[in-house]
Amino acid sequence: MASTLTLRFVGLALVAGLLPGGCAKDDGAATRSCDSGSAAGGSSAAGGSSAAAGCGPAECSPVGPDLESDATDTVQVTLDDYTFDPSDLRVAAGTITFEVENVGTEDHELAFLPGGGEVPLDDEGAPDEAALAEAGAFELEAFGPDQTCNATYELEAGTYTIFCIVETSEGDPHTTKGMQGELLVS
Ligand SMILES: [Cu+2]
Repeated sequence: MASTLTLRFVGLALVAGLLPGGCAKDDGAATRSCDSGSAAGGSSAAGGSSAAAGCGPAECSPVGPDLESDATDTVQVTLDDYTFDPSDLRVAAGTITFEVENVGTEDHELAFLPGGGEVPLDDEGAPDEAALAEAGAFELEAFGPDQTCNATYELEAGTYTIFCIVETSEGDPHTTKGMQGELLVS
């Protein structure tokens, strides 16, 4: 997981270098469509709000290999300010496509914490990225209102916490505002 994180940050640094002054949402989004991307377990810990301030809504930009054609099931999830609907998901283990729609007014993400439980926060109430990485957290990165974004994962049986750690303008991770739920894979 550490290497994944490192790679991700190197990638972001490269983009920043290529596009001085560019927005975070330009990170590869242009080369991916909203309905074909996916993110396998290799995606690093939930990065929180990927839209830099002043950049406007983030665009759908799934990462990882495209597994959607192999999907054994499709699950629809609606993101709102600050809820998941449904917040209690159950699927059989396999290759699962999540069709995720953001009907809220802010950017939201769908992140997964294997093993379930509370999202680890640091002493200041911010997401504990190291702990998330260590737990193998992965995510469909934040995207803006009125967008639908798909991601496909190979999920093993177990309990996962679903959460969003995009921050409000006050700096509160959405998970602390109620944007948290449970995915049971059997
Ligand atoms: Cu959110």
